[in-house]
Amino acid sequence: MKEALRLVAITDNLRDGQEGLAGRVSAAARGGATMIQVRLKHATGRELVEVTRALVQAVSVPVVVNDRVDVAIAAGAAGVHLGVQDLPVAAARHLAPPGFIIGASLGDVLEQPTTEGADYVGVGPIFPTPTKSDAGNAIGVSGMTSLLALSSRPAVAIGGVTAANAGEIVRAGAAGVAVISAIFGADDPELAARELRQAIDRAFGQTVRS
Ligand code: TZP
Ligand code: MG
Repeated sequence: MKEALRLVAITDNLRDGQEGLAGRVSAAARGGATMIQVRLKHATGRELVEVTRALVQAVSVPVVVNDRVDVAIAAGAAGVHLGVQDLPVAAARHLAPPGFIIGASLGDVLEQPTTEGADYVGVGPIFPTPTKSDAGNAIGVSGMTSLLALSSRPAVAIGGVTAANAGEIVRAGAAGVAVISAIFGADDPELAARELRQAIDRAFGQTVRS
């Protein structure tokens, strides 16, 4: 599962419909995204199930759903990413089939207990980002390092991550990065994913961590 955390491409929006999004997501996967997260804050449950099913068909990498374990299970997704206001990890695990991936957000030390039982943690925002208005203050790579010390779970770093800073994040101990705008805000999402993946893989080549 850890390998799948290297480059998580998180969906942006449905501005050009399900087909448009599926095209962008497929491009990201071709470029080297190792996991897709379906995050569409304004979509209905019905739309989310439809989009998720379409993306599961479109790519061979694991697809996880943000916030909604019900949608993830119903649509045959590989997992869910839970925030502190979503179902607790143990409750989601209770509903989920064997092997289901559960990620949990870890924004500060107080949230550490809520990540108990998760397969991975999502840490951030690392850098300031305009993409999520309520993301909270950027913790920086040093803040990330402190949070990683609290958790034995593999960590995916999020928030303002680009090909220029992904290497530094991996060298500091993250299992990977999760991005929205650095891939889906690019003119060529495949190329953008490829550049990120190259930076990440290069950094793993340099790191002595397992
Ligand atoms: N959670 C913390 S920051 C963030 C989320 C969903 C947004 C990340 O978007 P970007 O464009 O990669 O900075
Ligand atoms: Mg959430």
